Amino acid sequence: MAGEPQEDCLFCKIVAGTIPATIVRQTDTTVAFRDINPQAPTHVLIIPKAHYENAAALAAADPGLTADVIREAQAVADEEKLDSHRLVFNTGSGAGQTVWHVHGHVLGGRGLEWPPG
Ligand code: DGP
Repeated sequence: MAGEPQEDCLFCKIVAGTIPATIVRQTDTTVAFRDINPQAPTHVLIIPKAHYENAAALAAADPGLTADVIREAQAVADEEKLDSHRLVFNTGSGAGQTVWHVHGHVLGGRGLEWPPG
């Protein structure tokens, strides 16, 4: 069912604590943790605890939870004292999505080019 934990989902396992992660923030509805393969001095992933495949599925099912995720991304940027940052939701394998539990990448701490590769 939409939002329910998925047995084979890596990020559901991080939410459950069965896979370790460097958690930087946690709320009732979200977890923020450092990316295992950082692409910038700050590279933190923000996820809803509930399982949705991508940003569109999350927004369609739960606008309030979508807002929680975006609010937490800004909270991470503030805690990391980033004067600017990029918030990215890769959506679909063609865009580089490899984990099918929606996650926002907060990237900062270096100059970021546009357009991204
Ligand atoms: P994406 O390519 O947009 O689906 O991003 C998935 C990100 O997840 C990628 O940047 C690497 C990160 N990642 C994959 N496995 C793990 C893990 O076990 N722990 C952590 N902390 N990050 C992971």
